[in-house]
Amino acid sequence: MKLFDTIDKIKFEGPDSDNSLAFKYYNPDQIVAGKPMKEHLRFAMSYWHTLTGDGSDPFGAATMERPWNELDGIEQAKLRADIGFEFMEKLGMEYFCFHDLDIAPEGKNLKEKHANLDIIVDYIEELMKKTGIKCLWGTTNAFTHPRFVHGASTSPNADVFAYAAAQVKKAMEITMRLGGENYVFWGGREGYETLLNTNTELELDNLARFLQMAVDYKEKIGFTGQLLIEPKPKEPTKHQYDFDTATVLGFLRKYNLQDHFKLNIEANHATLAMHTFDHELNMCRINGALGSIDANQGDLLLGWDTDQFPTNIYDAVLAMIEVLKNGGIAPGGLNFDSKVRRGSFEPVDLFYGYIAGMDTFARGLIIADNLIKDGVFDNFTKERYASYETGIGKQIINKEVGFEELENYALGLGDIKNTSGRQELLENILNQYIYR
Ligand code: XLS
Ligand code: CA
Ligand code: CA
Repeated sequence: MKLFDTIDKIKFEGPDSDNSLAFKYYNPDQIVAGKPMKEHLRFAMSYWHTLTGDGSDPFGAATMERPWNELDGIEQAKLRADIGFEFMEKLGMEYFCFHDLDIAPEGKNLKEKHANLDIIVDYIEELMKKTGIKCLWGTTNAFTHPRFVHGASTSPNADVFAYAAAQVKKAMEITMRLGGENYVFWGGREGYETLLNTNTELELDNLARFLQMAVDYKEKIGFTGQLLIEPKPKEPTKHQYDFDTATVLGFLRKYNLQDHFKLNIEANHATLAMHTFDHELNMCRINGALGSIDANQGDLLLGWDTDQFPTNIYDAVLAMIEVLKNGGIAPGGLNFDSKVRRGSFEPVDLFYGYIAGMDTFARGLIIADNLIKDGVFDNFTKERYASYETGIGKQIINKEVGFEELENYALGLGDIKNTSGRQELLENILNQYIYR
């Protein structure tokens, strides 16, 4: 069965096209900053939002028209995979990301779950061979089932810790089998609601023990993919342990795990943490920890994770500046952890969502490259810090002075002069590059 019989492969038609099923800016082979756009962007489809999401919310039932939802079990999982690969082929999407639970039914017990996974992984492997589509990352869902009510590796129940370990073991094995380039840890319910019943010290130690076991197992089986932690400040728990980049880096360093993990930064999680997307990317980049990106956007008027398709060009430009300065995002990529709104329930809406996201980041890449090539902000910033290139500034950098020498120096200073930061000028230039 094909779902999208009436939709052809989505082509690049340029900014003047009025075909809503064509790319205006995403031209996969167009060379930008020395390599094809598709190699910069490494777009991926999220299996969950695209194929398993049904549009239900706390106030209402499923709305999505998804023919595979009339089936169940393995048959449903196979049809989902068929349609997912048809969808990716039509979009020219080269990667996908998945949770174990997205691709195969849960089953009655762990044994059955593993058996279901084996059947579907065989099936997906064939589709990958046929289409050339690759796996960007795999992960496990250790938050939906009621057994994870109090968390997975941070649950007070050691049996749950063990069960989660078994799940990650299997999910890492299948990610490796599918040639996945990364494996993601998002702390689904790794957090807490109240200190009245929580031993945070033990929970954090256990989280670290769990991650160390994952590192050990990765080495044991020879999985060469990159391990990633995805920060999020809240939701589903009130205090998620992986709050933001700074928190995760501190945690990794405390437990001596920093050499084994990079971060997967999601735009909507950044704004939930009251940071901008580019702030989180920048904090990763300057710490050598930028691993991959979950491309989406939140709604600034809503306090939860809305996972909308990214259409904000301003944010995309600032994000792509960080990616370019990072020397690229590979082996990570841009995974659209994005879902169509509940009211956008027709299958074609999935195309509109992805086209919008892909065009936004393609345009963002081009503008970011122009800004970097012209040295717009870099030249200004370099000049702004010029006082550290000579004299006392250089001595500070070279660690040649301490408080006493600086006091002597400061005593000899007259009125200190500062220069304008010119924020409004720079914002206007940024707009000019976006409008062009
Ligand atoms: C949820 C997260 C999740 C991770 C993968 O908010 O974004 O989807 O990306 O488990
Ligand atoms: Ca995510
Ligand atoms: Ca999210």
